[in-house]
Amino acid sequence: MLDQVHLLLDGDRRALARLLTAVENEREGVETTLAALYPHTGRAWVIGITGAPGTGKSSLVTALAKAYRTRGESVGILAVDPTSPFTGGAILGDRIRMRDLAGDKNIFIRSMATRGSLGGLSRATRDAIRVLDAAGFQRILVETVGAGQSEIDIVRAAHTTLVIEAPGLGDDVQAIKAGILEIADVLVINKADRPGVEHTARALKSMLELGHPASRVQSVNHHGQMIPTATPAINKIPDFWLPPIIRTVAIENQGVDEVVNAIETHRTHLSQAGKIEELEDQHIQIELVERLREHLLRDFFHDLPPETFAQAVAQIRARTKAPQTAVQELLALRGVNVAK
Ligand SMILES: Nc1nc2c(ncn2[C@@H]2O[C@H](COP(=O)(O)OP(=O)(O)OP(=O)(O)O)[C@@H](O)[C@H]2O)c(=O)[nH]1
Ligand SMILES: [Mg+2]
Repeated sequence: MLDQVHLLLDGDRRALARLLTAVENEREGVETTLAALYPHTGRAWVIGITGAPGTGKSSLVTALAKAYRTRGESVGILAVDPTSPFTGGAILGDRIRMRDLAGDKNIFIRSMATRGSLGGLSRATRDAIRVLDAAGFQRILVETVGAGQSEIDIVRAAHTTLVIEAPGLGDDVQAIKAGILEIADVLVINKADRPGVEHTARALKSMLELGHPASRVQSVNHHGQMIPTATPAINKIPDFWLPPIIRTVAIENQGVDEVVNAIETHRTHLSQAGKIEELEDQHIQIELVERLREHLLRDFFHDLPPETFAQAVAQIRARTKAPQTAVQELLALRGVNVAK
């Protein structure tokens, strides 16, 4: 496997593809390879792209990749689908959409679908990002469908997160429901050629101003009433990042340069005094907790007779045992004492 590491670092595309497959299938030995790769990671800028189905994420990713190539940056693309185990249709669609990108050795595209647990997918995504990073890709674009907690977890591996909206989806602003707005560094209203774009822009802008901590910071107390100050003041708070709202028509490459500029501005913003380190520390903490949880649980169930677990379930259902007691007893079997 260590040969694979050298090949990958030398830019071998087949070694890259093979390693990504090993990551996705959790093949044996892959952990060792990933650990050997780790010192060679940390150079790429990782961009998460999320939003409701059909808002134009893949189209925008394609347009962004082209824009980055024009600027001389190499691009790795991961399309992650947390919703279905076999997304043949979606992946096929993406292939057609991203066809323009084929043949450029400085672009690498990979689709990943759910296999097993959601935790598994976020780990696989994180590892795949690192593989692309070690392979030398300078910008890594990670697309995931905005449907709930899962994609929020996935974008927790990103430095800059784009939330994509589109007008006329039947719901004013889809992102707000999913709580996705909070993770947005850049808001994109794609399909700006469609009717309703002004409405979406207004809705997003007011949600952003209301929900933004800066609006609270900037409120003034006037005879007992909190009066938010005008938007420009929010921009003037030093160190504060107010997500810009950018309109695009991805299929026409309109507004795409503005999105690239916003990503790069965000990158510059984070590059100031310790902010990247802060963000990376957060990501690492989340990752360590996830990995520990996974290992501890796997270890726990490995030695536990299935009947013991089934019996606990039955007792809890029959109200002869409380879940709290059952957990204490199960842990006690493993020598862990949680009794207060
Ligand atoms: N009118 C218009 N159509 C667009 C635009 N961007 C994308 N589309 C179309 O919208 C449809 C969905 O685009 P995708 O890029 O596949 O959207 P997606 O968000 O990746 O979709 P999923 O991955 O399935 O969630 C396609 O038919 C695109 O051609 C745009 O700016 N304007
Ligand atoms: Mg897509």
